[in-house]
Amino acid sequence: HPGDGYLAWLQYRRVTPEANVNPYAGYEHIVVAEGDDVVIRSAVNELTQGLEGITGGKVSVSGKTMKTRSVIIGTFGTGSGIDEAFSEEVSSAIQPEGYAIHTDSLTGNITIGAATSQGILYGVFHLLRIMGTGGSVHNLNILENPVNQLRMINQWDNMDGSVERGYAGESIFYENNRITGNLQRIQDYARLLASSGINAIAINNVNVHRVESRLLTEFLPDVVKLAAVLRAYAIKLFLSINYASPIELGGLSSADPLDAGVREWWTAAASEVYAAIPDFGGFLVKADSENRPGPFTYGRDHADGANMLAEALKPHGGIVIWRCFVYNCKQDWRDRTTDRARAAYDHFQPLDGRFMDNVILQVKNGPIDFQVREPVSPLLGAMPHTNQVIEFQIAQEYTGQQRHVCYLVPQWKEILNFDTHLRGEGTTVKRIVDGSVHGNAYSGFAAVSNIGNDTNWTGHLLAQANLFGYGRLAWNPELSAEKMAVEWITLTFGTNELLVQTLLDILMNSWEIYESYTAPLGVGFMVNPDHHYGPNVDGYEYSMWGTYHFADCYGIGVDRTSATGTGYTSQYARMNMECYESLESCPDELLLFFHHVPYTHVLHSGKTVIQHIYDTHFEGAERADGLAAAWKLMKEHVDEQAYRQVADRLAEQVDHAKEWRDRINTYFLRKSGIADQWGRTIY
Ligand code: GCW
Repeated sequence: HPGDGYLAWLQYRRVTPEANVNPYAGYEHIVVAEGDDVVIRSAVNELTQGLEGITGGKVSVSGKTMKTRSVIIGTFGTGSGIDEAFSEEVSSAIQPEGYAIHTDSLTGNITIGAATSQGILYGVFHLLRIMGTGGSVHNLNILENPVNQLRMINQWDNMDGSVERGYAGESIFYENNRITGNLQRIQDYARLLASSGINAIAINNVNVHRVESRLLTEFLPDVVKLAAVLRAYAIKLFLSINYASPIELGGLSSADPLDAGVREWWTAAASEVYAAIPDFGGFLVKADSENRPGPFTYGRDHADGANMLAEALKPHGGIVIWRCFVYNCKQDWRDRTTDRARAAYDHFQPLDGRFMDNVILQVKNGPIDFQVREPVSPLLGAMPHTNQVIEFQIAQEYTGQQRHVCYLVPQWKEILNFDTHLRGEGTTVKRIVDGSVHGNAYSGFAAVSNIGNDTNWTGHLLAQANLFGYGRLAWNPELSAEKMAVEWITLTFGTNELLVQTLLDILMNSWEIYESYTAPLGVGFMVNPDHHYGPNVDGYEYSMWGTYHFADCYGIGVDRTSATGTGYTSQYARMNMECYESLESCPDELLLFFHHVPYTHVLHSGKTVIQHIYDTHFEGAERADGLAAAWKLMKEHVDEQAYRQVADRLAEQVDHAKEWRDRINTYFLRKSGIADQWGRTIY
C-alpha cells in the first residue's frame, strides 16, 4: 500500500499526473552499452522499475540505442560509445564511485557513464531522483564524485531478533538466533541504502554476545548469502567481532594481542572469511568499553589490539574499524575529578602514529553519547597520523526514539561545519573526516541505523528522512539540510506544494523544538536510566555511568574548564579552548556543558538561566502542539494511512512534551525557589 511507508523514498510514482504532458513520457527504453555484472543488473532493474512507475509505460532493455529518449548506461573506455557522450575532461574527472549524466538535446537520449558498475548504479539513482522530484531532464550535464570514501551503516542487531536502541520493531537480519531467510527484505533495504549513497554495512551489534560471535564461523554460510544480496547494490559487508573470540570460539586460554597463538587464530579466521566472501569489508570492534573484552586485560593498549586484527586482514585488503567510545562506566559519583567527556581523547590521542594504515578509528560526534546537544568531540582531527571516521546515531536514542519527530540532519551539518582550528582557520570537521586535512588513506562516515521490521522501516514515518539524509550527507556534506528534506518529502509524498512546505517546516524546526522541551543549554542525560526515554532529571546523577549535571539550590552545570574544572577544555585547539573556557564567550547552547553557574546567571540572550529553562520548556511544548496542528491541515493532501501514522506519533509527542515541560520546570522551581517571571503554572 502506498501509504504504509514500505517503499519509502523509492515510490517512483507518476509525477504531476495533473499536468497534460508527463515530462518523462517516452523514456521507456534502456540501453546497456557495456557491462553485465550483478551491480549493473541491479541498476537495470531499478531503472526499469523506476521508469515504468514514472512514465506509466512498459520499459524495454537492449544493447541498441533508439532514435529518441533512450537511457544509456555503460562504463568508460570500453569502446561502447559511452565515451563519446562526454568530453575527455569529464570522463577523466570521474573517480571509481562517481558518474556523469548527459542529455543529448537533439534526441533526448540520456547517457549515464561511469568508471565502474557501482558508479552506474549511483548515476541511475540520481536520474530517478531527478524524475521523482519533478526536475527537468532536458539539459543534464552532471558530474558527481562522493566526497567521502567510507559511507557506512552500523546495525545494532542481535541474533535473537532484538535491536539495541532499535525503535522500529525487530531486526530484519535475524530471528531466533539465525540469519533471516527473508532476503527480499534485505534486498529492499540495500536498495534504500544504495539509493542514498551508502557503500558499507556492519550487520551485527557492536556489543557482540555469545551467539553473534559465531557469525565468523558457524553462521558464515548464511553471512555469505547476505553478502551476495548487498554486493549487488555495491555495499560491502563488515562484521562486528568479539575481541575474546580466540577464547570463546577457539578454545585458547587468552586473547592477548601479542600472543603468537592468538595472532595465528585471527589470521586463520580472517582467511576463512575471505575464502567465503572475497570482497569482505573487515571488522568493527568495540573493545574495553562498557564491559566488552579488549586488550586491557593483558596489559596491552588499543593500538596493540587493533594492529593484531589489522595484520590478519591486511593480506586480503580488509580494514579494522576500532571504536573510540571508551570510558569508565564504573565511576563513583562522589569522584569529581573523572570526567567522561575527556575519556576518548585521553585514551586515544596519545596513541597517534601507532595504528597500522588499515585501521580506522571510529569517533562519536560528541564526547559523551549522541545527546541532543554536545560540543564536537575534540578527538576528531587531533590524530594527524591516524585514519578516522565520524560516528553519528541515526537511531534517535536520546532524541525522542522515533516517537518524537527530530530531523537530525541540521545537527549533523552543524557538527560537520564546526571549525576545529587544528590546522588554522577552516579546519572543519567535514574536511577532517573526508581525509583531506591529514591526507588519510581511509576516511568517512559511520552511523547507527534506525530501521527495523516495522512496515515503514523506521516506526515514525518522518524518521525515514534521517536515514535518507544521512546517506546523502555522507556522499556530499555540502548539501543543505533543507534540500535533502525537500528531496525526501517529494520522493515520499509527491509534489503538492502546501504539503511539501508544511513537512519542510515540521522537519526543519523539529530538532530545535525537541531540544527546547528536553535539555537546556547543553545539559545532557536527564533521562530515565536504561531505556533512555522520557524525563528524569536525576536519572543519572548518582550513577556509575559518569553523566552528571550537579544541580543544587544555587546553580547547575559541569565545570569542565581548565582553570577550575576537569580540564576538558584543554583538549581543543587554542581558539576553541579559549572560547569555551570563558563564561563571556562560551555559546549559550553549551553553557552548562562547560560551566557551573548560578540560576541567576545572565545569558547572551539577556535571560537568566532559570528563566531560559522555563521559557524554552513552555515554548517547546507549545511548538510541539503546533506541529500536530499543522499536520492536521494536511489530512486531505496525503494518503489516509500515511496521514494516520504521522498524526498518531505527533499526538504522542504533544502529550509527552508536556510531561517533559512539567517535570523539568517543576524540578528546577523546587531546587531554585525562583518563580517564573510570567507566573505560568509549574507544579
Ligand atoms: O549510546 C550507548 C548506548 C548503548 C551502545 C553504546 C555504544 C551499543 O546506550 O546501547 O551500545 O552507546 O555506542 O557502544
